[in-house]
Amino acid sequence: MPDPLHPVSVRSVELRVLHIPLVAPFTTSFGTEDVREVIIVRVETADGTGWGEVVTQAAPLYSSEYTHGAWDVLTRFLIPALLERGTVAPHEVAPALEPIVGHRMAKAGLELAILDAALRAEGRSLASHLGAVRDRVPSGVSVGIQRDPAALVETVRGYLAEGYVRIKIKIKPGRDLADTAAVRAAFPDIPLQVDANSAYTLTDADTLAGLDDFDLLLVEQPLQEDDLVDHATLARRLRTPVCLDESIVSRKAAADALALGAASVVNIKAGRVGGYLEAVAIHDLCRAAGIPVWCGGMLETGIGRAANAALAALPGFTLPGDVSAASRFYARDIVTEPAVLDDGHVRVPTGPGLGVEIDTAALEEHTMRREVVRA
Ligand code: SMG
Ligand code: MG
Repeated sequence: MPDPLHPVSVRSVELRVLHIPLVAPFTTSFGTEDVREVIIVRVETADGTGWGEVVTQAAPLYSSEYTHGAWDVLTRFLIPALLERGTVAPHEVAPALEPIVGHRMAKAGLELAILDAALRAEGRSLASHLGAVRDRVPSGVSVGIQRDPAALVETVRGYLAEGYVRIKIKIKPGRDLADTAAVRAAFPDIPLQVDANSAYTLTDADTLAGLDDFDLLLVEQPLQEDDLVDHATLARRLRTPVCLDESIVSRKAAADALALGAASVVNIKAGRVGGYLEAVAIHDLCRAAGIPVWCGGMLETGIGRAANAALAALPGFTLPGDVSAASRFYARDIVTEPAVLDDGHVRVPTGPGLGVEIDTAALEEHTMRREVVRA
């Protein structure tokens, strides 16, 4: 685990809801998004500013958290709890917020802003603090459900031409085997995986076993968030490795999943688990158990994307993550140097804190709502 950093003295926390148009609609088993709604956090401390991102969506479809719920719990409970303490070190944020049950994405966004402020004050990068061992990370892309399998193949072709080194396609009942077969037939050798976002039950085991024909890296979250035992049963049925996303909400959930045999690969998302420090703990646990991990994505802006690149540079991240270029989702990101794809990789920022600077004009352009909470 990272060494503790010095505490910062928090003076105020600014929240903004941003609406950022997507370059193309993104369809998963639970719906279609064409605008990203996200909360950006800015903390002002006695030693400088820090930025964070709360990766909720407008509706509670991926998980129980959603933007306006996160806003409420942040302004009424989480931010006041931090302001009441006065000073806080990054590793003290999660314990300080622990009495408030759940709301992990909201907590993660606040912790990231404190981490950024503390690291900038000490002139250290998030990547080095978390334990990064690489200066660039291989970039995978998550491809939404398209009109039909032929359209999916053309979309995948475009991403491969850009250089993405691994393709993930979204599946749902009725749009699974034929879609996967079409992509595999068109591109026999690419690293390919599928993500069901909890759309199946164990009664679909025969269909899911059909995925075994396509030489996939993994099938991600086929069953519900709390179906650990069913995932273990399914994993015994399939040759394709089962990877968990939604189910891994904490290091405890990860340990339970591994003990049950519910996953042989883990997707780590800092927002889903309550912060980047908890994410590192899950990385450490999986690494010790010989379980490969990869860095998931929540359509992050340049803030969360920079942090994800830092996390994905840790040694246990042995599979390419959903850490794509900003242009995969956004025409105008909110950082001055959005992540780009270079030879199938994304650079790990090395500057202090997140290592990215905010494009304040872009931030203003996308801001729908703003509030400052003071001590
Ligand atoms: O950031 O590249 C990204 C998105 C990756 O598919 C992605 N995320 O279940 O893994 C997942 C989804 C969650 C977001 S769906 C709106
Ligand atoms: Mg997923």
